[in-house]
Amino acid sequence: MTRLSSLDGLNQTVGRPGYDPAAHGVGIVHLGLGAFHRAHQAVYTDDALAKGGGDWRIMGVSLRSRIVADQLNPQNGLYTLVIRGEGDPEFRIIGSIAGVLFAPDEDEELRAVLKAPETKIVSLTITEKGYGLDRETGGLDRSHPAIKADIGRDLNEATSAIGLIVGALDSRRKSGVAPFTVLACDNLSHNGKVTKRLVLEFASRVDTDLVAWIEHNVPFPSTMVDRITPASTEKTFADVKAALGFEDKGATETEPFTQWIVEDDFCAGRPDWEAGGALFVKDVTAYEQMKLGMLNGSHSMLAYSGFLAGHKYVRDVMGDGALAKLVRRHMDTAAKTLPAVPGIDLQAYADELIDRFANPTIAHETYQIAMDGTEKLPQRIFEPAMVAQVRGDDLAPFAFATAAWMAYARGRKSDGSAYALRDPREQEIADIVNLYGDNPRALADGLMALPGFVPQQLREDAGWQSLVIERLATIMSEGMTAAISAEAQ
Ligand code: CS2
Repeated sequence: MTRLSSLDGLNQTVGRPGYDPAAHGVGIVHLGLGAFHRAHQAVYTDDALAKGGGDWRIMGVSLRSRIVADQLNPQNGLYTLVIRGEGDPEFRIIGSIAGVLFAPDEDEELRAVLKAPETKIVSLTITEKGYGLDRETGGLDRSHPAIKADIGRDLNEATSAIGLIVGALDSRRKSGVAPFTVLACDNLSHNGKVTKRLVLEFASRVDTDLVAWIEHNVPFPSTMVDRITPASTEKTFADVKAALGFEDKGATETEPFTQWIVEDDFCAGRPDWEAGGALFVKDVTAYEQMKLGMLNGSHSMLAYSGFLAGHKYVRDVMGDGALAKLVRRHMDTAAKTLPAVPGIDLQAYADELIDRFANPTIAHETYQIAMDGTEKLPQRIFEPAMVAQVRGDDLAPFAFATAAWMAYARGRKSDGSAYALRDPREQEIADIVNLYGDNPRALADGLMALPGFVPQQLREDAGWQSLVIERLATIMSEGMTAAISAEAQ
């Protein structure tokens, strides 16, 4: 079957860009062109191009794998977004991506586009582990493999996301080209501020004038991003083929809900992202904490407990009465740790999250969410837990989520079958598990002592420790299903 590569000859039922993609130049370079970007920022940009036009197409960059470049380049950047809600799915072709550079092979092109005056925004979805954040100091993790490699080499050979940004800003400054806005779109607290600190720290090893120039000229707005985007499956590709009449190797699927809240601080303009429903605010903190604590926190809790209880998909978790009760409990407890969130009723937000998680047409694997736990738990579980701790509120839901992660970190299901942890710290974790595997107290102590993972304020709280250890002991002796029932009592 012919591959999708233009808008000609598509079935009439398929949505298509409301503009001519080829008539618009590139204004955004996006680092980390995964499924999430294709279901989220690229769609807002597609809406903005349709409404307001402008040279705002996106040059995508894959830092480590050439899969996405191979999916999208032969298709001239076009791909189908499958939106699965109630009733029939919606199929929509997105035209905002101009192409994809695979960084290791297209280094020169990448540096050129980052330096180009036409590039006004560099955005990122590189996942939490892509930043090189040392959570103990809040600064740069010099042992992070990509950062460590960059520190030892010339700036114009940097390959980490932070190093590439600093290299591009340095050459723009030297050649008198105005800077771009750096737009972090990952699920990290204060993602803009964190990125700024890492960029400045990286730049400080290059040149103090560069640091001052970045500080004064480069905005790093923080953002809250939200859209559930499961990995594409055979079904995604088959459904798209049937709907389009073409084969689409870049097909991406998602839910109807989408939200993007952005601090309105751009140095060289931006697309009219309001056209896709983005909300621009002065301070994104409250929205970001709400989403990280209520959505991502309960997601992580249900991923570890659900996976070990034999639930493949989030929707299956929501069909398990006891675990669904714990999901709601987690959201309600996280809600209590939040400041007032402008314009949002947190109970209604939780109700909506429950419906989204239960969406029967979305196949979102618990195993997908479970990856990279050491990078996710700090902002999803520990930060809200510390707020609850200071307020003297219930810590049990956070302790249960932590114990579920610890049980998951053992890498074995109750039937003894093994699975890959898929965590950047899996070797350190495996060493601890091998040492203390069967003893819940020793295992919890060992995992809790992973440097830069559980904050000291929690680690030193004997009450927190025993809440976690009790739960881990129950999971290890009775199994996850029984532990969930006990917890939900
Ligand atoms: C999930 C998120 O995989 C995960 O860790 O919690 O990807 C989640 O689906 C998105 O943040 C929703 O916006």
